[in-house]
Amino acid sequence: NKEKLKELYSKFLKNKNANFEYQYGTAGFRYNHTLLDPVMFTTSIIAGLRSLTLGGKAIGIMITASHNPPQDNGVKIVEPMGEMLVESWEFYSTQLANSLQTFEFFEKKLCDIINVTVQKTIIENSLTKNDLKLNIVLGKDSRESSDRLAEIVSTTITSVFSNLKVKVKDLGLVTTPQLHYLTRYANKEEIDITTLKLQSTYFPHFKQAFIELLKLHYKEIDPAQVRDYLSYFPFGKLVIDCANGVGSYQFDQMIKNDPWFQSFVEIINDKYLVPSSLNVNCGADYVKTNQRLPENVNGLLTQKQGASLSNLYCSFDGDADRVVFYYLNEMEPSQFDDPHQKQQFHLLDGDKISTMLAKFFHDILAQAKISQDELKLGVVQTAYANGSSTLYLKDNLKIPASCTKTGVKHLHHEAVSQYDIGVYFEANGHGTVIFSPKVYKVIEAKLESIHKSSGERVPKEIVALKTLKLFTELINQSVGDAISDMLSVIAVLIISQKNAEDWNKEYKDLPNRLIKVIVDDRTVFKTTNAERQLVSPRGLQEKIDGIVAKYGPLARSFVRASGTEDAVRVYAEAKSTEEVEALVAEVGELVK
Ligand code: NG1
Ligand code: ZN
Repeated sequence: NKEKLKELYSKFLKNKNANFEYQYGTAGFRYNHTLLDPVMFTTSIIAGLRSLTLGGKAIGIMITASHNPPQDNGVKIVEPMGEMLVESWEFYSTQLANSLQTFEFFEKKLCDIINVTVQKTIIENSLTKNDLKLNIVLGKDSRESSDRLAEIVSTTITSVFSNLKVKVKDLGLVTTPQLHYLTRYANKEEIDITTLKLQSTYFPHFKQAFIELLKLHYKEIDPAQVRDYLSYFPFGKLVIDCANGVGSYQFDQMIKNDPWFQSFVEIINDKYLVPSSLNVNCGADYVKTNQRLPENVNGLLTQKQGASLSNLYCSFDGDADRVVFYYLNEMEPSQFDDPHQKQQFHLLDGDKISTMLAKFFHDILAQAKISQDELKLGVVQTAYANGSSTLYLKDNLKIPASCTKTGVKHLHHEAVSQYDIGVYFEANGHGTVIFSPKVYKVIEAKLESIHKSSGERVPKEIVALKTLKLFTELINQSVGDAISDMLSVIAVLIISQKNAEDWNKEYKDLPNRLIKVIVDDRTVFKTTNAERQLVSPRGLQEKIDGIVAKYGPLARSFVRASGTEDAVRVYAEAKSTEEVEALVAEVGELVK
């Protein structure tokens, strides 16, 4: 609809900074919200075209800037099965976003994209205009700018494609993984997107899987008395820091009619209605980067000192696709400088989560008598994974570990292509586990053969098989999901009767530090070898290698341009805190 297109073009370009170059990066487009109106317009069109080329399959659009500060925002497109947008379409998104100089130029670019996408699909599949449908599922986080940006999406889709069969389902305030889940659900179940509801899909699905796991392992309790399961919890309360974001609203929705869940959960930093507090001194990124407690945990400690030492804490990020855990224990008097701070903070990050899940599945496979040849279990990490975690996987657990570029789409791809059970997490707590179709087949076949062999085998094997099956449900396989990952972690702790300290003991993190350096042009920093080495600027890698060599065999440091912020990240690890601080500072100086 050309008239509409022109009208919207002028409307959303009011604030356009003509020289700005947009890039669909690791997490879609992400910038200060004032730069985003034009990009919302073009990205909505791209999402609409993507749905058209897939015969009207539902495509997701999520408006969020995750852990970024409140003034930022962003948008990303979700594929029908809940995956991130395919790479060729990232390219079209970037092209169209940078074609807004004049309407004629924009129109030409759009026609080019339509020709190689929709037009091609129409010809190849001999479609008629009547076959052209498009379905968009829209979600947003709790930022102040999210309403305005969501409005642009709805308006653009409904006006630009007004002569086709268009449906837009606005889910309102949802977590990023919920948007992925519902998009996938709509396509898998082939349902009308306008009927999508979390209350009848996402919430019962994950709660059910969690409770079924407890029932499977603690049968002696009358299943009606779920409250009694609490005596098996190897921790006191589960305290969830929601970064003052949408996670607090959604998790509250999930448990609000459920006194049992409420009895062991405490939600803090839940001010999602105060957007200026989003991610400020709290949330997964704050806790992981600063390696310290978020705001409001301290207060809690002084109030209920005794009890809180047995609590398990976790932090979601702003859109609840990441989670990190932590706990506190009493320090020796000689260990604390500040007499008010008598507890020591221990972080259980994405690497600790992935190694624990990998060990758990490794043991379950052994109990179910499934060999590595039958089902291949492996872990995918990035260069930011702590060196100790990689050594622990390879030397202690003997589980294969691969390293990919930053960004979950790379980890996801590696996990799917290399493993039947692929555990992938970024150190920052973003990740999940994927199970190949073979996993389901092997479980069914084994269960069937056990039934046939009339109970000669031990029930342990059956429990293991059923456990594995329930974990395929409890884990949100389409994307990292703080709520689902959190429930999976506590299920593992409960089933294996481990507390946070037992979990942490498996290996000791090397002291590490991640800093941001602002540079004139981050695009000159180009890397190779899963981002662990620089190829440009020339000569810089040799200098970094020279510095790292001074800090002994365990030391490591690498530099890469961020895909989500205008900065360069410098990561370092070494055998002591002093050494890591010196190393990161030295490499940081070099980059400036
Ligand atoms: P960038 O800004 O490209 O480093 C950050 C995270 C990624 C990923 C994306 C998307 C680090 C070091 N980087 O990417 O892991 O989560 O954001 O949110 O944590
Ligand atoms: Zn996030």
